Amino acid sequence: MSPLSRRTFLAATVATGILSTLPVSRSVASEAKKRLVAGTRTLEVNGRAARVYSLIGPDGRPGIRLGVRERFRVDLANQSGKQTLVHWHGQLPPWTQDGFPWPETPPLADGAVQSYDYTPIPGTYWMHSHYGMQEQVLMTAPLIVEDEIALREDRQEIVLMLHDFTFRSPEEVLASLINTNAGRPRELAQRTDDSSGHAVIAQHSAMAGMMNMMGRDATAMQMTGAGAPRMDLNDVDFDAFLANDRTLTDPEVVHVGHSGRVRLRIINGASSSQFWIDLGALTGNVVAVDGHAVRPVAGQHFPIAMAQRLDVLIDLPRTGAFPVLARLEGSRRRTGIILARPGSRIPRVADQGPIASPIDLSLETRLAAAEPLRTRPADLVRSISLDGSMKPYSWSMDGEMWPHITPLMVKQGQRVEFELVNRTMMSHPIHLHGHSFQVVAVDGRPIQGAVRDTVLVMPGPARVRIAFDADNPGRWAFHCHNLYHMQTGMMTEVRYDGIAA
Ligand SMILES: [Cu+2]
Repeated sequence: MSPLSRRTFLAATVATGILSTLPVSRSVASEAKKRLVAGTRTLEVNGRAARVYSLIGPDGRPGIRLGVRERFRVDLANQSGKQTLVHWHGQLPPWTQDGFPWPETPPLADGAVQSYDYTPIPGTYWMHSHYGMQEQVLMTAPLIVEDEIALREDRQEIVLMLHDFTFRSPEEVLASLINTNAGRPRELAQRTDDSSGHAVIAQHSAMAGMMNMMGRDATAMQMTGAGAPRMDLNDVDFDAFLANDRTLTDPEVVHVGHSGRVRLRIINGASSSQFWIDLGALTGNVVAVDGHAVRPVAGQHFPIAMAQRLDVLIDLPRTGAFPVLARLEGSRRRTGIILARPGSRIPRVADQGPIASPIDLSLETRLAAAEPLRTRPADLVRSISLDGSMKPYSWSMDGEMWPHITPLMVKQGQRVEFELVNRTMMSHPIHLHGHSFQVVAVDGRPIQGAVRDTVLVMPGPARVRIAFDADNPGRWAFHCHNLYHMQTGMMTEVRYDGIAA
């Protein structure tokens, strides 16, 4: 079954007609269809071969890159040997092209080809399988849509894609979470408040001592404290953390040209891991999150939750080599790439460092959308609870566990506000398909926050309110982007009135 209805096809034809009358930018690529192949490849991790999936675009590199105002006209060819379905994360296609396995949009058989044709939104996006747990086996890739602003800046563009990697199959990982986590040390960190009000891990040295005793990183960090909240981190003990498929043992070295002006497009494609981006000696300006422009925020450390993206502008000094690290929250472990000026000596960077604190909303509460939603009262306000636990390992959303859920019904044209209420001891990166939302309150404090597609809700009791316009009729997945939380129930549906199921 083709996901393109006749109506969609006609709309696409009309849109193409309009596009052809616009002035041609140097980056407008041909309107030719692009071929994206879902396949397999062998990756070497820690000196050991691993068979993983791949999503290779027409230029032989991972993913798809589109020029200014170029349509997303893609033939997805499944050569993976398994059924699959690829989701264009953060994009706003018609729901039948979203790449979620609804009964109406079943996965592609091995050998099948499916065509996609929609108007993309510009910025840093990514794609990943939404079928089973293929995302953990690296069926993920960048999806970059150029825009005129970024082009005018004339910066060297560097994509940094992060992954968590395990030699185990995701089924094995999930089974061990469900069955044996009673015997597994839990990863706990205590949250205390420092003078600036930011959540930090208490007593780093004490934790380091405990971790040495445990003989593994970030394990069983259960601090004694005056009733301070505890939080769980890092469900899965991964074998490696990858930056553009490599570890710090043999990192990617990106040579930065004469201007030294860089746009880093950072994508957290990890299935169950969150990081602090650490620019080291460099200072960067975050200018977009999840592809959407924000007023610039300067800094050296930025948190990135699962599935989120950060666009960071950096002006490098004339000489030197500069590691850009992703530090796993609550852990010493890290990965990264090195930005090198001409003739510089490349430093060796250890894959362990000081313990990173849990990621938090210290950046989120400082973000302001460059193009906020139009101010209007909400037509529909819903509180949605996030519940669950490590023991037993199960997670729910709005009081129900996928697939046994009652859809959240919305009507086209409504302004919708969801208050996400986290009652668990873990943070949850919540993703809504098919819509961009604005973060409008954190813990009851109103903000004119970022427009984005994935927001982190801190451990309970904590709240984040998002607002969006119901302008894309269909059936839309709404879920935690921690793969193992989603697989064990933390997913629901936003459905428009009039869409039959
Ligand atoms: Cu979650």
